[in-house]
Amino acid sequence: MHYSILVLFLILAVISISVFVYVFLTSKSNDNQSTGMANALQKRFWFILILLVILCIFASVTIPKSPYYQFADKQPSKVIHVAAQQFNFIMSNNAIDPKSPVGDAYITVDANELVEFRVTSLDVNHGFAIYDPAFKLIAQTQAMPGYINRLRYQFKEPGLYHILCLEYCGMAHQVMRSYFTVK
Ligand SMILES: [Cu+2]
Repeated sequence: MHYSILVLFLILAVISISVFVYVFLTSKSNDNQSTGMANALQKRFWFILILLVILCIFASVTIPKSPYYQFADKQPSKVIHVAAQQFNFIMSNNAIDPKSPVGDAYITVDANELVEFRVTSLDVNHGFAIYDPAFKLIAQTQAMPGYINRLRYQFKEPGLYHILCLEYCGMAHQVMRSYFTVK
């Protein structure tokens, strides 16, 4: 997986460099006044065309791998409601009433079950980022007032998972964190 991304990156880098070298070389050889404007337009046309082709290749390879469609056709077996507010995360197995938000003290999910986090905010925008026990970022979404963002994930390894706010939300942003257990 990492290897294929590296290869793809190298191929795209070579293509990009080739385009720049091509444009550089062709523009150098052209100090002839008579063909000036038409030549520039033609060069621009090719430059944009090549850029579009590169963009299309890049988008068609990367977009299907984006996590937004993950588990879209499956039914989650567990729903966890999350209400972010300055400066903590309220998490509950039941829907959270925004007027008197109360969460569960401990959130536990089973390994390999499909979990859906329904994430919203009670004040400003926050980030909802899940880190594995080794503090590696594995999934994230935004917590936005007035919206419920659904984040689905299947945790493979048991352990203590951490939640950190990934969006600067005020003076105590850096202490805004929580956790849950995968067993
Ligand atoms: Cu924050």
